[in-house]
Amino acid sequence: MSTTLEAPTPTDKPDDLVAPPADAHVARALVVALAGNPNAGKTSLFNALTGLRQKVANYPGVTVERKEGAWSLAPALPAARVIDLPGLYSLDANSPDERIARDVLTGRSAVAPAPDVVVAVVDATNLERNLYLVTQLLETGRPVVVALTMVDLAERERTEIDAERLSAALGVSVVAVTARQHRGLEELALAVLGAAAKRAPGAGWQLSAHAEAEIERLGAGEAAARAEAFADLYGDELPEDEMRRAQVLAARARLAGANPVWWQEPLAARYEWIERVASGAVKKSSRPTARPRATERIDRVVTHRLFGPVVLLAVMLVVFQAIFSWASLPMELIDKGFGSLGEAVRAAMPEGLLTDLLVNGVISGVGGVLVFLPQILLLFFFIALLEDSGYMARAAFLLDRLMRGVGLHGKAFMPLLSSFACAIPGIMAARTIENPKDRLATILIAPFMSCSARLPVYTLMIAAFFSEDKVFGFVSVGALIILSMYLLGLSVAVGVAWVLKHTILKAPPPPLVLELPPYRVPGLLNVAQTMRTRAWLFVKRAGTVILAISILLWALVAFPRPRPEAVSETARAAVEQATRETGPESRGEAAPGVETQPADAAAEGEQVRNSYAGRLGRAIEPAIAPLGFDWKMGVGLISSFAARETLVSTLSIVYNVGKDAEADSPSLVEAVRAAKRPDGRPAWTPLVAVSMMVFFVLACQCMSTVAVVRRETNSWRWPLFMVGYMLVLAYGASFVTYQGGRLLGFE
Ligand SMILES: Nc1nc2c(ncn2[C@@H]2O[C@H](COP(=O)(O)OP(=O)(O)OP(=O)(O)O)[C@@H](O)[C@H]2O)c(=O)[nH]1
Ligand SMILES: [Mg+2]
Repeated sequence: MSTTLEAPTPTDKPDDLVAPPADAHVARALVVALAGNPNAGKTSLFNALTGLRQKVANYPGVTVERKEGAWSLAPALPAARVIDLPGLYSLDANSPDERIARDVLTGRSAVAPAPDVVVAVVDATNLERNLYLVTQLLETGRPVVVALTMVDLAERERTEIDAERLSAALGVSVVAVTARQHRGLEELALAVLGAAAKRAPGAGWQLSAHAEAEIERLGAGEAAARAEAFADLYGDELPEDEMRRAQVLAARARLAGANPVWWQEPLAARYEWIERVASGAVKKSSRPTARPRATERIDRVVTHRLFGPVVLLAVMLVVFQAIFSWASLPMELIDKGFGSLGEAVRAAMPEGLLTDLLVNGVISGVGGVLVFLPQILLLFFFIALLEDSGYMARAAFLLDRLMRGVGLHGKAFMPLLSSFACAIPGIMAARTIENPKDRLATILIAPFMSCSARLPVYTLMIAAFFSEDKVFGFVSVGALIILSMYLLGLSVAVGVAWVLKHTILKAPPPPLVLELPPYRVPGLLNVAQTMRTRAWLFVKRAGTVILAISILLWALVAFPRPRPEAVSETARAAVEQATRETGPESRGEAAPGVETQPADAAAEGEQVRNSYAGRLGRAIEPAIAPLGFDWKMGVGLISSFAARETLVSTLSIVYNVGKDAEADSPSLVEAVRAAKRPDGRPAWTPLVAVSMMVFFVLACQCMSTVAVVRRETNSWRWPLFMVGYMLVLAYGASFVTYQGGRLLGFE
């Protein structure tokens, strides 16, 4: 399992820059690890301590990597290195994400330093369950400080936790924190500094006299050997040494004589102790609790066998509808902005290759993708809202039944739901699944979930052919089509999972482990941060990958240059004049021979056709013609295998959007509508658009996804398999869509 530290931390200051204080532990940057149950609020605390923006959401299993940041404990001291970890219920954990946490906490990680202090993050609304891990942490002997989170929620449930009594019972400091309001953070820093040199006291639970006697005997009465004796006696594996093994077996036999379920003793003893500790520290008011009732009441509807799916569909529909209607105005503005920018650049610079590159390659390529920023922002606004409120976990619960029906792991759903944002975090989230085969099956179907990069493609197709119509007066056909595309991806994923789980990835059906967190009011800051992070990623992608591909494509379209005699400059100028007079409709890609066709556009079309990109597109045209695609779409398809959005920028370039100096230079939507085939028929029809969308739902067109699957599976075999089978499916489905549609007379 490879894990990466996010970025070099600024905390690694050389020790000699710091005045040496008396305490050696404090002289260098302390390493502080955040440990706790899933969904306890570790990452929220981490973000508050470090000012970083790691993902926070209301379901277990959000963090699957180790992340590090700097936490300034006190002004005179070097900042501590705080490590945020995946959640775990106990140190005996076994899924890949839990192993990452366990290895760091026990100091066994090959890549992370052993923590000087462990901050045990404890959810106050779930004290007893959270304390189980705390007992194990106390037993590691490492300094421990308890951070109580969700105290605001506990209070609303009329539960009050007496931090002092809890601290006295556990033998370590207990600090209540509220990450969102930055409350308790200074006290936590003081407690960490105070704990740094102190070994944890261990936990106070005790076994029966019988068991204690056996441990004493195996450990020969030495304190240090006690842990080893305990591990030998209760561990899954017997010691290698024969004599020792015989001793252990004999001890177990004696114990079994006294208590047939002797091996349950440590667990029972732990829980007994935990109960005692918790009941001493919790003051519960007798008044009925308000919030869980609400959670229960909402859940009765949204997890209902019948109403649940209806609510889920309605929620999705509302989201897409909103994405559509709210985004259109800002999108138009951005589109106009890039249009004017292109014109301004064209007007200011002399005509030539460089201007053409800037206007036609860079501005229309990158602009063509950036136009979709408002939609991406809205999509993530809703995703963040649904995740942080806890509804996403319910969606997972509903779909879980379906997934388990086909043999997928109950935990597969969170990874699949995150893949609706982007397959990359989704595939990484599959780390929460213990069984390697279940995990692999989840990874292999994650890219079927419609990610945000597909949105521009869907939107372009819908804007060009469907957007005007409404069903029932308010639901736009566009939103319905997008919903169908999402459902198509989901259904194919379920089908493929069934096949995988019954063939190459057979494994016994796993138990259900899905925890429904209580509903919480979403943190608006969280939502805003998710939107900001995602918007930034999108813009960064437009400025790097998309920019590079746009320039490459521009070059492939612009070269080889036509020989000068083919289009003389004077003729060109004359035709340009004519174009201006006849208006933008006459511009475009129509075939030679169409009457209104200016000679220049014909030459232009000829040039694109003979360019490297054109040759490439024409080379694959016979293969994609049965899907309804012509060679220009073929160029778009080829480039979209690097990143899906490039279909949009490629079409902008191939269709020469922004080529004209006209003030009303047509947008991509109009260019798509106007594109013609050699015989004069429109290149795109609603059927072609649907066929294209279906292809984009099913094909694995994303270099980053391939790279991440390579990293997560540690081989090239699975990513290549994934790209291959998805391509076959995409081709087949598009073929059926297009040919079937034609048979039904939709062409
Ligand atoms: N009301 C309230 N909500 C909180 C508090 N701390 C965290 N949350 C919310 O609890 C949820 C879980 O928070 P995270 O920080 O993602 O939890 P985590 O422990 O990192 O979870 P995993 O990474 O899945 O193990 C989010 O919805 C947070 O907004 C708190 O003190 N009060
Ligand atoms: Mg987390």
